[in-house]
Amino acid sequence: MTAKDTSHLSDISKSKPEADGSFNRLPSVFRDFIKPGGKFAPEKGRYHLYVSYACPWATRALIVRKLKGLEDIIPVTVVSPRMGQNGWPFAPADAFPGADADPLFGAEHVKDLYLRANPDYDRRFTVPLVWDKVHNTIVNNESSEIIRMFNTSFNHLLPADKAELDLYPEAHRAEIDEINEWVYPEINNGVYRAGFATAQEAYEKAVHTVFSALDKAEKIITGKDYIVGGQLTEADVRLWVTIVRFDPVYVGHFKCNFKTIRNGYPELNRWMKALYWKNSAFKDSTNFDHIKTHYYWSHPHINPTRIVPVGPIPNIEPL
Ligand SMILES: N[C@@H](CCC(=O)N[C@@H](CS)C(=O)NCC(=O)O)C(=O)O
Repeated sequence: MTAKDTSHLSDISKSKPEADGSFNRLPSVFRDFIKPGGKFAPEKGRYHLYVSYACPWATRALIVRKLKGLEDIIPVTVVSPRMGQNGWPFAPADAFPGADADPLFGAEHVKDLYLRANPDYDRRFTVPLVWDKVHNTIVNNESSEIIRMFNTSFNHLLPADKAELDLYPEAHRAEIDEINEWVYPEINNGVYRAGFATAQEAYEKAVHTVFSALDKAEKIITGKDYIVGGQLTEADVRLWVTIVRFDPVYVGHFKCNFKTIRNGYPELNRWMKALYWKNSAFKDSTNFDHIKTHYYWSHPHINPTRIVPVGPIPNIEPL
């Protein structure tokens, strides 16, 4: 029996843009919730997180896992940054410093996990994903939901200081939701819409949107340490993962080059650097080698030579 050909799903250079040349990110399909008393009950060691250090959505999950002190409760596996024809590989298929083998099934690629969970799966093989060892399936592959579960569902297993840390506090939910509503399409996904556009007009529209939204974010963060409510929330995590990749990758690879963060957005730069240098959950979840190698290597339709630029030097400025 020959294996089913899934290369149209795993090879990003074969993904089709919309008719107008714009890029459309499809919704995630595994959307179950880990919650006490539910089918997916929170238990130590039951769930496994798969991430790439390169991916901003996966990095959200890594940061929140660490902020909440979930390292012993939810183990993590890191893929190799070079996403090729079969999608994300594990270290045995493509060794890279900092990449791991799959400890659960010895899978060669992330796609093997998706097809194990559902042999008819017909969407993209994305990270992050949370695997359940009891039901042998993917619980959830949508980072915005994964970070909400990490925020609350395991609190009864955590020491008081970690349980009390609330990244989506009731009192600030409306404001966080309002920020997420434009940060996601205009910044997090906006840079991809600029970079993956295959028509001049679609690119220009996307890149203008990115910079108008950055201008707005710069105003909001001016004079503040956090975006909402004077405390660290998921709004910071969700914006931060894109801002930290901006100068090393999005300025060049995705042609978001009106300005850099370091030279054009002093307040966003100050906020980004403070989180990176003063909070290990951010620094330890950031691997610039994986980030730069991933983007510049994995999109040969954008960068056919696969040369990874050396700069910017440094990748992030000191405090
Ligand atoms: N909605 C998802 C998006 C995740 C996503 O698109 N991840 C990218 C990496 S940055 C991926 O794994 N892409 C693989 C592919 O499209 O083949 C989330 O936020 O979790």
